[in-house]
Amino acid sequence: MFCHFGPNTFTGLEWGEGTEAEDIFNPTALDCNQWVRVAKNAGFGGIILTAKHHDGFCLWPNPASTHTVRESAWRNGQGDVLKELSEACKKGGVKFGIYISPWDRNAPTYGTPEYNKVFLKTLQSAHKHYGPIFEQWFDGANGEGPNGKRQVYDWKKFNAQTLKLQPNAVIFSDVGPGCRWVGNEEGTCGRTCWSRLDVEGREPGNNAPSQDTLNAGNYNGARWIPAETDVSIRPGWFWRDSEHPKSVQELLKIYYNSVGRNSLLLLNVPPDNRGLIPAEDSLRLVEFRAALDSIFAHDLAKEAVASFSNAGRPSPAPGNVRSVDELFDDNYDTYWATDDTVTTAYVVLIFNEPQTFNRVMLQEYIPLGQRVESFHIDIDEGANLWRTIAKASTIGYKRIVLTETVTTKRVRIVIDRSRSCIVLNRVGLFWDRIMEE
Ligand code: FUL
Repeated sequence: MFCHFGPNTFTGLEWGEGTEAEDIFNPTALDCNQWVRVAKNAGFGGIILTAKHHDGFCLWPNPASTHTVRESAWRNGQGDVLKELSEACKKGGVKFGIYISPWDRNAPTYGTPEYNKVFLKTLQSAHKHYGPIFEQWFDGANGEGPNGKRQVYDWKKFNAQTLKLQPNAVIFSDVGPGCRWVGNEEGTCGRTCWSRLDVEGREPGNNAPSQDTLNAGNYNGARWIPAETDVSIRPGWFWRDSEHPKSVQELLKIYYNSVGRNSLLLLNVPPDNRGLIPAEDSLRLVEFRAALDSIFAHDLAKEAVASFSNAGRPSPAPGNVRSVDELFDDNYDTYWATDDTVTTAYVVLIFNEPQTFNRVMLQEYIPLGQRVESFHIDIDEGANLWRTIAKASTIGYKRIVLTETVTTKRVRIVIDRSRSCIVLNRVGLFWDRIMEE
């Protein structure tokens, strides 16, 4: 869960000017435990807070800045949102991450080499006192500072220092190194999505790979930098009284277009000017969770008897056994692999009774890489009359293919091309009655 929170929550702006008085930030009932409760009820694994957005205001008393909660009247300058949220996350068993915008419309040194030092101190203060941090989110937006100058960022140092203080942090940016922006803010990952990316000579912002490339990755990319899809539950990133959360249908679509296409979903749920997640967003998330639970509660594939075209054989990796049953269990570390030279194969699921479904979920065993380039799904319409109901390209960590609602006793999943022998760990069949297509 992403939380955009700061002066913009009180001014209604998306990009604050940096000239806002510190007293603007004045949540009347801030309760980070409530955010964590909302996140947990919705099934989020972590929360990423905008500790500093482009306006430069810091939600913690950052010693490298004079534009922070410390200078505000909120709790007599004693408040610290980072502290409260990191503690609430620890208590609730939810991971804690931070967004710190390099672009700063307030910092007087912005646009000079000195600012890079200020930014390193800013990162250091956040990373030293509020860890462990599971993800450090770097925004690519780079506009002008208070003196009209743009900054040349020292990304190498930003990343190196982050990893020194928070070695387990995944660093998000347009070019990773941990994970990458998906190229849009609509919640849509590419139908083809490789987790590899070429970033040689690239940087976040203007020198990033094209948005199309970020959306699809690079087939032969040199680095493993999976896509993360960031999108807001509301029209804006920050809370505004006049705006409302998206419908369950829209959220489901976002889920299929991100999680269902080999990407992580980072859904923004902005706290309001009280410092609480509004009831309507919290309710919508519970409805969204309930919808996902009901769709994925019943995996029809678990009732199938399966046969496949290539027997597969145990590889030296532990957990890989011959049985096709490995495709239907919930253990990610057991998988089915074809012989080393076999890059085309099929699996047929055979049922005693006709089954109705419209979602096919596939997973590759990512510790052994992303391999599948194209596949299709057939159903038996009776007496061996096979009809193709879907054609798709990549699978990756997880692919959920949306099909028409069909009823059949036999389903055939055909891997047409793979970069190397096929290593699948999961096949699932589901019937989504909420968002039928
Ligand atoms: C963008 C920013 O400019 C937006 O304000 C927002 O924070 C979004 C997540 O990233 O680059």
